[in-house]
Amino acid sequence: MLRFPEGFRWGTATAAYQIEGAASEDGRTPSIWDTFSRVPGKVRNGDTGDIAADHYHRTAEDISLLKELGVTDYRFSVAWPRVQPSGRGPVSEKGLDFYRRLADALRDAGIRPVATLYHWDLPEELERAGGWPERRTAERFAEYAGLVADALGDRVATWTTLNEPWCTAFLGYGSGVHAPGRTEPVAALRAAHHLNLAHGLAVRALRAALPAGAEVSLTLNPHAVGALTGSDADRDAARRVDALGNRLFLDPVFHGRLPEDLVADTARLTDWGFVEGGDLAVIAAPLDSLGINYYAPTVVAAGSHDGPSPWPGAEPHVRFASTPGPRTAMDWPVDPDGLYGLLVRLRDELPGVPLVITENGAAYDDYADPEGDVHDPERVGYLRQHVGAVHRALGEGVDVRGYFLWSLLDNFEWAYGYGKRFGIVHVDFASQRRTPKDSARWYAQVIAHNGLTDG
Ligand code: IFM
Repeated sequence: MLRFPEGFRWGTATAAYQIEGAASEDGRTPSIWDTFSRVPGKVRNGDTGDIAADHYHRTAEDISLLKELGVTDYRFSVAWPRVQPSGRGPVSEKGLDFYRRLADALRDAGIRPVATLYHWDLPEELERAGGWPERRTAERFAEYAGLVADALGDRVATWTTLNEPWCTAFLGYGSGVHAPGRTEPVAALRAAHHLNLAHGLAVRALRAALPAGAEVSLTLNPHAVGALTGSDADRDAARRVDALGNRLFLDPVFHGRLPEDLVADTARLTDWGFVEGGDLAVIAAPLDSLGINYYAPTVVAAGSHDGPSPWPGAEPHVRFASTPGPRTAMDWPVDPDGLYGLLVRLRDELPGVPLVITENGAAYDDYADPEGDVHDPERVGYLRQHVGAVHRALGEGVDVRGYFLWSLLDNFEWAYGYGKRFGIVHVDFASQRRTPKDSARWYAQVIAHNGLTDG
């Protein structure tokens, strides 16, 4: 039996655009994902989040599922275009009411609401005004954060500003595989800085609006990056990916500085003149915890990468290597040691910062059998190994406070549409029927025992 510390938080995570649906109800306006998913060829099968898992209308049923699991916490995101439809100015009370009802119902069920303010659904109007590469988007975000905190501050205990800003900046504006689909290396770097700034300004707005004791956080997807070999060239490739994938966020947020090697690596693209005096101090506002999303490691070697890249400045020096071993339906390698190593690194680099695993999980091609059951032994295996890695890290003195499984429900997996299933509850998107998979029953046991009985 691998027991976790008393009070360890066990949750599941979701995001608004991936599950809510109701895309044009109650005053919600289009986000960049509504627009992007309508561009032919951008999302598999032409899928959109118009209906998704219809969570907007099935909240009560979904909270019952959470109750059955026994989770202590539930992480959801607030859709900016639902609560502030034009991305500036007045709020939509109807939109806010949805989240008030959600938070109240969670609390009635004894579940702590954990809200993320930005999980990739920028109001389209703000993208038309330039999007994240523009400084004013950061200012808009802080205003929005303050408004949501005013409305929900008495109900929500944990607030996360951004989810995975690396993805927003580099998949959205670098490789263009995510909304808004731009492939502009300098815009991607500008976006990264303005996301950091948005975070810092939002922390200030949240602290001003929330009661004392509210937890304010940020969720990153740090890359567990390793060099394919010990050669100098491979190690330099890993350094470059670490700078863009990790230190570009960790250094400003926790140390108030930009990574010098990254500024040098990208000198032919930009002089970073968009970083204004005082920005780094704003970004380095103290946090109560750091959220970590981990799925798979990143192994790199010297080489080059063709085509639009999420690694501006690094692509002539880096290639991404494939390693042997099991893989998920996303073709991502299964490597719990990557999570363990990342946690130990963060323990050393960020002493005193509590960590929370805000996402971890796996997609597999599961289906309901003729009896209506969904057997997903591979997911159970993946989860068992990764929860075990968290336990190992705790044993090494890493201050991990909680684990949120991605995801409660099968959902809209961005550019993959509904083709990739991450849920521990199967969703038949034609009927919206929910069926807990074997992994849901396994997770309920983990929560009930506060640990792994089969570890
Ligand atoms: O579905 C996503 C989520 O929105 C952000 N983190 C990674 C998940 C799996 O790709």
